[in-house]
Amino acid sequence: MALLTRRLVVLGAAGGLALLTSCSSKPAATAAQPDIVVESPWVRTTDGSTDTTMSAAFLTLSNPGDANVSLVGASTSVANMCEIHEMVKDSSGKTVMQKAPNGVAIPAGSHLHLTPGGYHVMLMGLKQPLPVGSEVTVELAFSSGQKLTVTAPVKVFSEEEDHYHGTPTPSTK
Ligand SMILES: [Cu+2]
Repeated sequence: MALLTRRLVVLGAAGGLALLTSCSSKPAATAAQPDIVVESPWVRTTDGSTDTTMSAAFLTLSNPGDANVSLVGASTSVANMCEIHEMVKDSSGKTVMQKAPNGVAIPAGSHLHLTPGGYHVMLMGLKQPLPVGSEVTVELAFSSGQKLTVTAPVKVFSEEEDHYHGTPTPSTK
Protein backbone atom coordinates (compact mmCIF):
# COMPACT_ATOMS: atom_id res chain seq x y z
CA MET A 1 0.00 0.00 0.00
CA ALA A 2 2.80 2.37 0.92
CA LEU A 3 4.50 1.63 -2.38
CA LEU A 4 1.36 2.41 -4.34
CA THR A 5 0.98 5.76 -2.59
CA ARG A 6 4.56 6.69 -3.40
CA ARG A 7 4.04 5.92 -7.06
CA LEU A 8 0.94 8.10 -7.19
CA VAL A 9 2.85 10.99 -5.67
CA VAL A 10 5.58 10.71 -8.30
CA LEU A 11 3.03 10.61 -11.10
CA GLY A 12 1.36 13.67 -9.63
CA ALA A 13 4.62 15.60 -9.69
CA ALA A 14 5.28 14.71 -13.30
CA GLY A 15 1.83 15.90 -14.28
CA GLY A 16 2.18 19.11 -12.30
CA LEU A 17 3.10 21.34 -15.23
CA ALA A 18 0.16 20.19 -17.32
CA LEU A 19 -2.16 20.65 -14.35
CA LEU A 20 -0.95 24.20 -13.78
CA THR A 21 -1.58 25.02 -17.41
CA SER A 22 -5.10 23.69 -17.43
CA CYS A 23 -5.91 25.36 -14.10
CA SER A 24 -5.05 28.75 -15.55
CA SER A 25 -7.69 28.47 -18.25
CA LYS A 26 -10.78 30.58 -17.76
CA PRO A 27 -14.36 29.37 -17.16
CA ALA A 28 -16.01 27.35 -19.90
CA ALA A 29 -17.80 30.40 -21.32
CA THR A 30 -14.46 31.84 -22.49
CA ALA A 31 -12.78 30.42 -25.56
CA ALA A 32 -9.62 28.43 -24.98
CA GLN A 33 -6.26 30.02 -25.62
CA PRO A 34 -5.97 30.10 -29.42
CA ASP A 35 -2.96 28.46 -30.97
CA ILE A 36 0.27 30.18 -31.87
CA VAL A 37 0.61 30.79 -35.61
CA VAL A 38 3.91 30.49 -37.47
CA GLU A 39 4.78 32.58 -40.50
CA SER A 40 7.75 32.75 -42.86
CA PRO A 41 9.88 29.94 -41.44
CA TRP A 42 13.30 29.38 -43.02
CA VAL A 43 16.56 27.69 -42.23
CA ARG A 44 20.00 29.01 -43.07
CA THR A 45 21.84 26.88 -45.62
CA THR A 46 25.15 25.18 -44.85
CA ASP A 47 26.29 25.96 -48.42
CA GLY A 48 29.56 27.88 -48.12
CA SER A 49 29.51 27.60 -44.35
CA THR A 50 32.76 27.02 -42.46
CA ASP A 51 30.97 24.96 -39.83
CA THR A 52 28.50 22.61 -41.48
CA THR A 53 27.47 21.02 -38.17
CA MET A 54 25.36 24.00 -37.18
CA SER A 55 22.56 26.07 -38.59
CA ALA A 56 19.54 27.94 -37.33
CA ALA A 57 15.86 28.29 -38.03
CA PHE A 58 14.10 31.66 -38.13
CA LEU A 59 10.39 32.44 -38.16
CA THR A 60 7.65 34.75 -36.98
CA LEU A 61 5.35 33.62 -34.17
CA SER A 62 1.96 35.26 -33.63
CA ASN A 63 -0.01 34.90 -30.41
CA PRO A 64 -3.69 35.73 -30.99
CA GLY A 65 -4.60 34.87 -27.40
CA ASP A 66 -4.84 36.94 -24.24
CA ALA A 67 -2.12 35.08 -22.34
CA ASN A 68 1.62 35.12 -22.93
CA VAL A 69 2.95 31.90 -24.43
CA SER A 70 6.60 30.89 -24.67
CA LEU A 71 8.40 28.86 -27.29
CA VAL A 72 10.15 26.41 -24.98
CA GLY A 73 11.62 23.74 -27.22
CA ALA A 74 12.24 22.45 -30.70
CA SER A 75 13.37 19.31 -32.45
CA THR A 76 14.21 18.22 -35.97
CA SER A 77 15.28 14.99 -37.60
CA VAL A 78 18.23 16.68 -39.37
CA ALA A 79 20.05 17.67 -36.16
CA ASN A 80 21.05 15.92 -32.97
CA MET A 81 20.01 18.85 -30.84
CA CYS A 82 17.86 21.99 -31.04
CA GLU A 83 17.95 24.89 -28.62
CA ILE A 84 16.14 28.19 -28.37
CA HIS A 85 18.92 30.79 -28.40
CA GLU A 86 19.01 34.42 -27.43
CA MET A 87 21.67 37.04 -28.06
CA VAL A 88 23.32 38.64 -25.05
CA LYS A 89 26.37 40.80 -24.39
CA ASP A 90 29.18 38.98 -22.60
CA SER A 91 31.44 40.59 -19.97
CA SER A 92 33.64 42.13 -22.67
CA GLY A 93 30.65 43.67 -24.42
CA LYS A 94 30.73 41.24 -27.31
CA THR A 95 27.37 39.91 -28.53
CA VAL A 96 27.18 36.16 -28.14
CA MET A 97 24.40 33.61 -28.34
CA GLN A 98 23.29 31.40 -25.51
CA LYS A 99 20.46 29.08 -24.65
CA ALA A 100 17.42 31.09 -23.55
CA PRO A 101 16.82 29.62 -20.08
CA ASN A 102 13.03 30.03 -20.15
CA GLY A 103 12.51 29.94 -23.88
CA VAL A 104 11.21 33.01 -25.59
CA ALA A 105 7.89 34.66 -24.77
CA ILE A 106 5.37 35.65 -27.42
CA PRO A 107 3.35 38.41 -25.75
CA ALA A 108 -0.44 38.09 -25.69
CA GLY A 109 -2.03 39.61 -28.77
CA SER A 110 1.33 40.27 -30.34
CA HIS A 111 4.02 38.58 -32.37
CA LEU A 112 7.71 37.84 -32.21
CA HIS A 113 10.30 37.70 -34.98
CA LEU A 114 13.11 35.17 -34.72
CA THR A 115 15.70 36.68 -37.04
CA PRO A 116 19.46 36.54 -37.66
CA GLY A 117 21.11 38.55 -34.89
CA GLY A 118 18.25 37.86 -32.48
CA TYR A 119 16.33 34.92 -31.13
CA HIS A 120 16.70 31.76 -33.19
CA VAL A 121 16.19 28.03 -33.08
CA MET A 122 19.72 26.64 -33.07
CA LEU A 123 20.26 23.37 -34.91
CA MET A 124 23.34 21.59 -33.58
CA GLY A 125 25.01 18.39 -34.64
CA LEU A 126 23.59 18.44 -38.16
CA LYS A 127 23.40 14.95 -39.62
CA GLN A 128 23.43 16.17 -43.22
CA PRO A 129 24.24 19.26 -45.30
CA LEU A 130 21.37 21.67 -45.82
CA PRO A 131 21.54 22.81 -49.44
CA VAL A 132 19.57 25.78 -50.72
CA GLY A 133 16.18 24.62 -52.01
CA SER A 134 15.83 21.72 -49.59
CA GLU A 135 13.38 21.72 -46.70
CA VAL A 136 13.70 21.11 -42.99
CA THR A 137 10.85 20.01 -40.75
CA VAL A 138 11.00 21.44 -37.24
CA GLU A 139 8.67 20.60 -34.39
CA LEU A 140 8.08 23.47 -31.97
CA ALA A 141 6.86 23.12 -28.40
CA PHE A 142 5.12 25.88 -26.47
CA SER A 143 4.48 26.54 -22.80
CA SER A 144 0.74 26.17 -23.51
CA GLY A 145 1.34 22.52 -24.39
CA GLN A 146 0.80 23.22 -28.07
CA LYS A 147 3.09 21.46 -30.51
CA LEU A 148 3.51 22.70 -34.04
CA THR A 149 5.27 21.10 -36.98
CA VAL A 150 6.75 23.58 -39.43
CA THR A 151 8.30 22.92 -42.82
CA ALA A 152 10.98 25.52 -43.49
CA PRO A 153 12.73 26.13 -46.80
CA VAL A 154 16.52 26.30 -46.71
CA LYS A 155 17.79 29.68 -47.87
CA VAL A 156 20.85 31.88 -48.07
CA PHE A 157 20.88 34.72 -45.60
CA SER A 158 21.97 38.05 -46.96
CA GLU A 159 22.02 41.24 -44.93
CA GLU A 160 20.64 43.01 -47.98
CA GLU A 161 17.57 40.85 -48.14
CA ASP A 162 16.88 41.68 -44.52
CA HIS A 163 17.09 45.43 -45.14
CA TYR A 164 15.13 45.53 -48.36
CA HIS A 165 11.88 44.31 -46.83
CA GLY A 166 10.35 44.02 -50.26
CA THR A 167 11.52 47.39 -51.51
CA PRO A 168 13.41 46.67 -54.73
CA THR A 169 16.80 48.34 -55.00
CA PRO A 170 18.12 49.06 -58.51
CA SER A 171 20.70 46.50 -59.52
CA THR A 172 24.17 47.82 -60.28
CA LYS A 173 25.42 44.74 -62.09
CU1 LIG B 1 22.53 29.91 -31.63
